[in-house]
Order: sequence, then structure tokens, then C-alpha cells
Amino acid sequence: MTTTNQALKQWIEEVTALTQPDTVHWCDGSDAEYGSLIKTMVADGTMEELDQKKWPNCYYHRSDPQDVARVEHLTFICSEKEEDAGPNNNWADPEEMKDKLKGLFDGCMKGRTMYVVPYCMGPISSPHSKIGVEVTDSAYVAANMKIMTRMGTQALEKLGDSTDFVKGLHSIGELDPERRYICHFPETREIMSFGSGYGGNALLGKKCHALRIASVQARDEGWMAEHMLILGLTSPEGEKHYVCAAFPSACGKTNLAMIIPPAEYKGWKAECVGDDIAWLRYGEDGRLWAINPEAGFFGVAPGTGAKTNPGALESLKTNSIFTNVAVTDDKQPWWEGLTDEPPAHATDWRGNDWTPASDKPAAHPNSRFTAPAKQCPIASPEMEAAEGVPISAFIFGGRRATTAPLVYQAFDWNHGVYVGAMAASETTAAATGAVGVVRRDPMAMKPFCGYNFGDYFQHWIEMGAKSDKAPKIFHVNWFRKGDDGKFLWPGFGQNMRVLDWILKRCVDAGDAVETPIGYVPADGALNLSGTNVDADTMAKLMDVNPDEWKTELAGEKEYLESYGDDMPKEMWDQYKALAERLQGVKA
Ligand code: GTP
Ligand code: SPV
Ligand code: MN
Repeated sequence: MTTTNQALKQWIEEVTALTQPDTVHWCDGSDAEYGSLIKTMVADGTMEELDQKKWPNCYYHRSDPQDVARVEHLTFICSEKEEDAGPNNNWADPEEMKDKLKGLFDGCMKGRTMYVVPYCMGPISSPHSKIGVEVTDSAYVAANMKIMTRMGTQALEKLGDSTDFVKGLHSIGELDPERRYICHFPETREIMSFGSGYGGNALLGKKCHALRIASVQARDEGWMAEHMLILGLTSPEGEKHYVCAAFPSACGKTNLAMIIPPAEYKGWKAECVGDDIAWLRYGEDGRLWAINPEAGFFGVAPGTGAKTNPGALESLKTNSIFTNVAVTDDKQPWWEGLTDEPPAHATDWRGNDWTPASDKPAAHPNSRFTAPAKQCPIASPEMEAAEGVPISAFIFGGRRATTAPLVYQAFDWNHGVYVGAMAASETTAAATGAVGVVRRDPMAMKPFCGYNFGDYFQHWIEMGAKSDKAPKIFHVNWFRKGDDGKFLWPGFGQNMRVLDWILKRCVDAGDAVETPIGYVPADGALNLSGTNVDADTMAKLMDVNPDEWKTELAGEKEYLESYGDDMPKEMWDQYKALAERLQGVKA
């Protein structure tokens, strides 16, 4: 396999000269190629074969224990000007960073195979899809890219002789956390990632391309690249809506994207278009249309079980890769929450003996499954639609034990942008560092926006001004806790009740009352029949606590100030209006 594309050929020659691999393999994306990649990895111990009867074509990978999550402190946006990266990103001078990286990449693939992985983000047929080429010395990365993207010949053919592709250079290096950098060069649409083989650090089509580089391209070209799931919902009457939801990493996107409505919602149909990333642009009808740039799920394993997410479970039964979960003695993958009864014995994610008496989890909290999206039992046929699907609502959210009520609706677009921009969430195991610390995570994009958040909020404001058919905006919080430290809301399938109210609001139905922070469901407007959520719990879930919001408001002000002149005036207007409305709240 090779190409007539001169720009691509020349770049591959350059990186080959730099990294000096023993062999160069151009990935064609075929099943046969996937099979031989797996075979090589099983032979060298990179992959372990799982029980092929129960788990056909499924394999297991244990990554280096120091390489199990995204590394935000080692992720850089190397824009020409520092202010373009903004306070939300680590910045480094592009020339200096490239010099440093060239030192690391110099000869790093000696004795290794270099895989050239052409991929397409978005349906092959879509004019809105984008091509990238990842060069990597990891067969594990190449195999994952086959599941996660439209990879190989089809991508090369779509590229043709065009120079419009993202160049991603990746090497696992020595997996040394001290020699690890995930770098983005937004102006030249390049990515250079060294020293990690895991997830968003290494599968460059995902967060590096489809969010960090694409967000910059989207701003330049008038569209949006967002950390959002895409879900279709059809009522028994046949009315169909699509919603997008932006929740931070490990805060429920994959789960909501595959929601199974509860018994009270008989006749409703949920369809999954995407579980992590949405690219959105206006259609000729003035509505915002979304495509899912990905072709697979790289989902959080722990907590994924028959009761919480049967759709995900069905998706990952075959043709999937499991990373850092546990393995049972009869070679089945296992993680906390997969079954009610844990296995009596397993090998944990570090390769150690594990029993239910162990004081450590068997699976790493950020262990993942890589599964083809089309295997999802509720996969929408629109996953392949060139123009995507029209979006009725944007839902922002986070993981917050306090402050944020179960659901509220923004008064209008700019208020909604403010609500999204001020979203805060407890950190999770999806990135290295402390877990459970509340931080601002605007639009769930804190780790993923390739430019200054001030400019990003401005772009959002401008996108809303383009059409009077822009989506309605909501905020949800499935994670509010009671005094006993337990979640107040049952979550998962029961989230359908909140979606139901949201959809009603999209067609100007659904009773609401105005509060200082937005519209909330009027008494009885949220269908709770069949749940054990009583009036007292509901009051706690919906409470807008004056003390908490005073603290919140102070935090929001501080955040806005930290962006100086880059923060749009509209955001300050929203802050002032909120502060004024909250004045009226009785303490
Ligand atoms: P990324 O892939 O990192 O972007 O994560 P995600 O946003 O797709 O999160 P995911 O759906 O995988 O959920 C992460 C964790 O949150 C899992 O352990 C879930 O079981 C849990 N979770 C998801 N939805 C809910 C919910 O409604 N309530 C509660 N309590 N937990 C939930
Ligand atoms: C996330 O952290 O939001 C993920 C996993 O979806 S990763 O691909 O590692 O970014
Ligand atoms: Mn994600």
C-alpha cells in the first residue's frame, strides 16, 4: 500500500528519516490486517487472547501502570501566540517545542515497525468529515484506530491528492512519564505525541484531532467541534428529536447515549448516534446538524453492567479490545459493576492476584473497552448520514455533589452559553491527578479546547446569533448527593424522565417555573411515577441553595476575571444579570 499523494509521501519520508523504523507498514484497514496485528501482539505479549467462545475476537491489553489516563499537565497547545492558547491550556512556543520533540523522536522507532494509519473522522460519504494520518510505532494504537475510525484505504481514497489532512506523529517512546508530551500545533494542524500509549494521549483521531485541532478549525470555518454525545429519541406518537449532551470525562455520556427508557416509557425509542464527540454545523433549514466523527466507543468499563448500560454491554461482546480491566481465571474480562457477584479470583489490571477480599479494585477506574459503534443494539442508522442529524437541545452537565439542581433550562441562547461556560464538575480518573476536586469545565471542554476559552465563548455566542432555530440549552446534574453521601437521583435509565421534560420544552410544552438560575420543572411536570423519588428528595434535588449559590457566584466572577480582556462582554452581562436575580433569593 502506498499513495500518489505527494504531500503525504513527503511527510512520511521525513518522519521515517527522523524516527528510523525497521519497517514501514501502511494500514489498509482490512479485517485481515487487523487479524495479523492482533496475532503479532498476542505473540509478543502486548495482547492476551480472551475466551474466544464467549468473547469472539476480543482481546485484552494491560498498559504500563504509569500510563493509564490522559495527562493534562503534559498536554500543550503550541499556537504561535501564547494568548491564542489561553489560560485554559498549557502553552509552549511551537519552534522550541518542535526542537525538543525532534530530539525525542530522533531514532525512536529503531527496531520497531512504523504504522502509517490514514483515518477519516466522520462518515466517508460526508462532506464535513476530515482526514488525518497517524504515524505510530504501536500496533495497539493501530488496532484501536481501526475500531475507532474509518481507517485505511477508504480514508486514503477520500483524501486523494489533497493536502488537507491532519498530521499526527506518535511514538510510545520508552513510556517514561518524564519524557511524555502531547502537543498540538493548531495553525499547521499537526499533532506530536510522545511517551504514552493510552487513550486520548495516543489514539490521535479522538481528542487531539477531533476536539483540539478541530475546535480551532471549526472556529475558523464557522462550525463547532464539541465533547458531546448525540442521542435520538422518538415518542410513541412518532415525534423524533435529537439532543447533544456535554458532560466531562467519565460523567455519563456513553451511558446517556445508550439510554434504555424505563417501563413507564413504553413505546419510546432511543437511538445512539455518538457517545463522545459531535461536529455541528448549520443546515440550509437553519437548524444545527451533528455528525459523530468516530466509528467506535472508547468507553469507561467500571460501572458498565446489565442494569446500568445493557446497550454498551451488547456492543462490547465481540470484536472488542479491553484495556486495564481484570481477567478471570477462565479468560473473561471483568470489572467492578459488570456482575453483581465478583469472581472468586481474578488477575487485576496490574497483573496481580485479586480476590473480593482485596483492598484494591480489580479493574483500574479508567479501564476501557474499545468497541465498534455499529455493534450497539440501538445504533442509529444516521451514524452514517452525510449531513448528520438536526439537534433540538444542548444539555450541559457535571458531577456535583451540591449546588447544581437536577435540571434547569437557560432563558435564552446567551444565557445557555453562560450556563455551559460556568459548568463545574468533580475531576475523575479519566485524567491523572486528584479525583473528586470541583473545577470549572466549560462545555466539558476544559482539557480539549485547542484555543482560548474567551474566544471559544465568543464563537458560541456568534453561532447562536446565526439562526433563530438554534438548540434550546439545559443543564443537568445526575450526581447531587444527600446528607448521607448517597446520590439523590437514581440516574441511568431514569434520566429519561428529565429528557422527557427537556423534549417537551423544545416544543414549547412542559410546565416550568422561573428561578434565578433558569426555568425548572413546575410541580408535577417531571414524570416520577414508578420511581422511589419522593417529594422531599425532589425538593433536595431541585434546591437552589442561597449560600451555595453565593459561593458559586463568587467562583464564577473569579473565573471570568481570570480571562481578562479575552472574556466576552456578553458573559459579564450574564454574570451581572444572574447576580441581580440571586439578590432576590431569600436566605
Ligand atoms: P468519557 O468516555 O471519559 O468521556 O466518559 P463518559 O462521559 O462517556 O462517562 P460514562 O457514561 O462512561 O460514565 C462514567 C461513569 O459514570 C460510569 O462509572 C457510570 O456508571 C457512571 N454514570 C453514568 N451515568 C450515571 C448516572 O446517571 N448516575 C450515576 N450515579 N452514575 C452514572
Ligand atoms: C475522555 O477522557 O473524555 C475520554 C477518554 O473519552 S480519552 O480517549 O482517553 O480521552
Ligand atoms: Mn470523552
